[in-house]
Amino acid sequence: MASLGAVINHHSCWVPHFTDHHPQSPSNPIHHFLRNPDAISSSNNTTPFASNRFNYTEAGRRLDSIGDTTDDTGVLNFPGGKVKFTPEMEFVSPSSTERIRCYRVLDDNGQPITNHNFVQISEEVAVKMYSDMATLQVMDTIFYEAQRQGRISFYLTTIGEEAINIASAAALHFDDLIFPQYREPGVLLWRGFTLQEFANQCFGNEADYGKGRQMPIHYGSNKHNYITVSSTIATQLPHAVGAAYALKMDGRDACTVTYFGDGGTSEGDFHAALNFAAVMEAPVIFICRNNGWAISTPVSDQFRSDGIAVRGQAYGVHSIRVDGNDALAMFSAVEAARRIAINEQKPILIEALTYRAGHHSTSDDSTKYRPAEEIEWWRIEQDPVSRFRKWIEANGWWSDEAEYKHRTTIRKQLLDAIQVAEKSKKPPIAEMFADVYDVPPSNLFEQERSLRETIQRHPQDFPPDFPF
Ligand SMILES: Cc1ncc(C[n+]2csc(CCOP(=O)(O)OP(=O)(O)O)c2C)c(N)n1
Ligand SMILES: [Mg+2]
Repeated sequence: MASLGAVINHHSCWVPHFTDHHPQSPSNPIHHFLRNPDAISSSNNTTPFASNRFNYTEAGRRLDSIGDTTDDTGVLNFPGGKVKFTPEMEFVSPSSTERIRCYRVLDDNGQPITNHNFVQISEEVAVKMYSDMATLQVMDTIFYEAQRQGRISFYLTTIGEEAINIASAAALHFDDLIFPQYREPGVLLWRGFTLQEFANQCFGNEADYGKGRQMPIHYGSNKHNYITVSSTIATQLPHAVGAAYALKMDGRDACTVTYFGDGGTSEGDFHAALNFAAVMEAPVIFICRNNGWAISTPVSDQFRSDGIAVRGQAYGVHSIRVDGNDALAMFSAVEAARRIAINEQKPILIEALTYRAGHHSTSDDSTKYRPAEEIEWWRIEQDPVSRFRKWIEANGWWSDEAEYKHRTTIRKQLLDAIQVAEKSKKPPIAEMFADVYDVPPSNLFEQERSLRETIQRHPQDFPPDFPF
C-alpha cells in the first residue's frame, strides 16, 4: 500500500484542471486525496486491491455460477474464466435482431406511459428542474444573439438537450466530480453557477476564472466540482476514470460523471476509458449524449454498432439506453446509475438518445447538411422542455403566469449580467503567459515581448482600454 501511495503521490502533478480561485477547497475529494495519500490505506469502505480481482472476467464468472459446466463439448479453463467448447463454427453476429430498447417514462405529450416506472421527485425539485431548463433556453437565445452582434467571439447552444443537462445534474450529488464536454452548462447552472459567472466567462473578463484564456463556453469551477471544459474531444473520459479510481481508493461516497457526444465515441480515449473503468471497477458514470451528429457527420457515418450502449456491454460495463428528451427517465436512470456506481463500485454507461436541435456552434450552419424539416420536427415535436412542462402543469406545479414571470426575470438578469461583464476590465496581458510553467521558458518571454511590440506599433487595432 505504501509504495502504491507513493506512486499515486508521485503522479500528483496530474491535478484536475480547475480554473477558479478555490484550489484547496476542502470539499474537493481529489485535493483531499492528494494531500492525504495515507487515506488510501485507511479506507475501510472498499477493497480496491483485492488479490483475486483479476482471476475472472464477468463472463467467466457467469459461466462458473452455472455450476457443473462439463458436458460433451468440454470446457477450456482459460485465465479469464472458463469457456465452453462448441463443434459449431459460428461467427458472432455484428448485431442482435432487436435494437436495444430505450427507457422512457413520459410520452411525447408529457403523459406517463403505461406501466411507467420512475423515481418519484418532489414538487420543489421538479420546479427547479423545469426553471433551470427554461433558464438554459433564455441563456442560449441571448448569448447566441450577443455573438451575432459581435460582442462575444463564439457560442454553442444546448437546444434540444436541456433535459439531459438538468435532469442528470438533479440526480447527482454536489460532491460528484463532473468532467464535461461542452454541451452541458446546465449541470453548472443546477449547481449554482450564476448568470454573472456565465457572462464573465463568455466575455473573458478579469472576473473569469480562466482569466480570459479560453474561448467562450469553456466554463470550469472548482467550487462547483466542475472540471474546465476542454474542446479536444473525449480527453475528459480517461481523466474521469482516473479521478473515479482515486475516489475509490479514498473510500469516498461519491462518483465521477463524464459527458460526451456520439462523436466522442469515435476517439480512442472513449475505448481506453471504458476498458480502464471496467477492469479497475471505477465508480464513474459515462453519459453519452447521442444527438445524431458530430458537427456535419451523422452517426451512420461514425459507427455500425447499435449506437453506444451496446459497446458498454462489450467492455463489461452496465449500460442503458434512455430517452434523453424525457427528463423523468433521465433523472431515474442517473439516480440508479449513481447508486450502482457507488454501492457496487462499478462504472455505468448511459446512452441518452436526443437530437442536436441547434447548429453545432456559431461557426456552423447545419441546414447545409441536414433537412430543415428534420430540425423542425425535433424542435417542435420532441422538445424536452415543453414535454416536462406538460407533466408539471398536469401536477398543478406550474402555470402560464409562473412561466411568464420566470422567463422575464431571467431575461432581465442576464441582460444586466452581460452589461456588467462587457464593461469589466480584461485580464492583464501578462496572464496569457502565466500558470503553465513554474519557470516560463525563454520562448514564452519572447512571444510576450513580440506581442507588446505589435500592440505598440498598431494601437489602432486594439481597443483603447486594452489591458496593456
Ligand atoms: C480531438 C478533436 N478532434 C476534432 C475536433 C473538432 N470537433 C469539435 S466538436 C466536434 C464534434 C463532436 O461531436 P459530438 O462528440 O457528437 O458532440 P456534439 O457537438 O454533437 O455535442 C469535432 C469533430 C476536436 N475538437 N477535437
Ligand atoms: Mg453529437
